[in-house]
Amino acid sequence: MIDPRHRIILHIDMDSFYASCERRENPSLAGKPIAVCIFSGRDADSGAISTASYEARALGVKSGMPIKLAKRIAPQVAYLKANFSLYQGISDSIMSIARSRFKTTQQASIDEIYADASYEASGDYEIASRLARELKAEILEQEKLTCSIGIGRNKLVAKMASDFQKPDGLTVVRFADTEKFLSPMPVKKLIGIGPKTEEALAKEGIATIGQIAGAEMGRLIELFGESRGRWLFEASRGIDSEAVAEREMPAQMSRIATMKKDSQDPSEISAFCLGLFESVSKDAQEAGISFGTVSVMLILANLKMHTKSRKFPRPMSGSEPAIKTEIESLVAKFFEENPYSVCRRAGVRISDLEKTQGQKSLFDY
Ligand code: TTP
Ligand code: MG
Repeated sequence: MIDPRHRIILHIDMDSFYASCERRENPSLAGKPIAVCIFSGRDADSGAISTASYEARALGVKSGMPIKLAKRIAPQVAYLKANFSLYQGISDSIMSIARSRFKTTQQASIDEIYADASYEASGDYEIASRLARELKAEILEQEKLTCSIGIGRNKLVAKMASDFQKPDGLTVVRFADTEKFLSPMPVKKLIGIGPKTEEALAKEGIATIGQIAGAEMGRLIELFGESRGRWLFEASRGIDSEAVAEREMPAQMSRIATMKKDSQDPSEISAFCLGLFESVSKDAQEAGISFGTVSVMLILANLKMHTKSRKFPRPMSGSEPAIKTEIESLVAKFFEENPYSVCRRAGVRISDLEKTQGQKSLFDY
C-alpha cells in the first residue's frame, strides 16, 4: 500500500468535448463559435445545449441552456445536432490511450478519466507533469483534440486542478500546496457542493473553501449531519482517500474513422471495418472482455448514419473467424438494402460485454 503522501493522481478532462469532436470532423468550423444541441423533437428548436465551444461560451452560450434562448442571445453561433456515436467512438480511443499509459485508471464520464500515477511517477510531481504532457501530446497527435489535466494528491484535488486552467491546461498542485490552492476558491468550486449547501454555508458567513476549513467540525456536523459535516471538514482541506478504480463494465467499446476516400465498394468498406474491429477487439482481449453483439456503423456522404448489428448465441472473443464473416455480411446486407450508397465514415462497435473468467479485467491492470 502506497503511503497517501506519495499518491499522485491525474484527472484528464477533454475541452468542450462534443463541440471539439464536431470541429475536428468539419475543419470549416475551426475558430468559429459552435454549440452542440440535443433536440427534444417537440418543435423545431426545443431542447437544450449540450456543450459549446469556448468562443460560443464567451457569447453566453452554456451547457443546459434552452436552444431557443441560446439562439436569441447568440444568433451568430453555429448550432449543430448531437451525434453521440461519433463522440462515443472518439471517447473510446482517448480512454484506450490513457489506459495504455497508466496501470490504474478510472473512467469518470464520456470525456473524463482519472489515472493513479503513483507507480509510474514514483511519487515525483516532476515526472507526473512530464507524463501528463506526453499524454496530452499523444491525444493531440492521434485524435487532434486538446484536454486539460490536473495533478494532485487525490481525486478531489486532481479534478479541481483540471478545471482550474482550461482549455489545454496543465495544473499541478503539489501535496504541500493543496490548502493554498483550495482556500481562496468560492465554496461552490468544491466538488460535491451544490446550491443548497452553498446557501446554508452563506448563512454562516462562509463563502470560501478556506473558511470551511476554518470552521469548527462540530458546527459543520450540527448543520449538515455527521457524515456530510465530516466530509466538508476534510474535503475543504483537500483530504480524500477514494481509490482510483474502475467500477463497472463499459456498456460498449467502439472505433469510428473516416475512410481515405468515399467508397461504394462493400469489400473495401468491409476491409476498413475489419481494421477497426481488430483494434477494438485487441483492447477487449487485453482486458479479458468478451462480447455478445457486433455492430457496423456506416456514415454516408449525406451524413446519415446506419447501424447493422448481429447478436451471437454465445460470448465471442476477438480471434474467432465467425466475426470476420459476420462483419462482411453486415456490410454486404446494407448495400443490398441501400444500393448506390456512398460511405464516408465507418465504425465497429462491440456490446453485451462480459468479463472472461480468470483474466485480468480492463480495470485492474
Ligand atoms: P464536460 O466535460 O462537463 O464539458 P465539456 O467537455 O463540453 O467542456 P469543458 O472544456 O468545460 O470540459 O462534459 C463533457 C460532455 O458531456 C460535453 O462535451 C457534452 C456533455 N454534456 C451534456 O450533454 N450536458 C451537460 O449539461 C454537460 C455539462 C455536458
Ligand atoms: Mg470536458
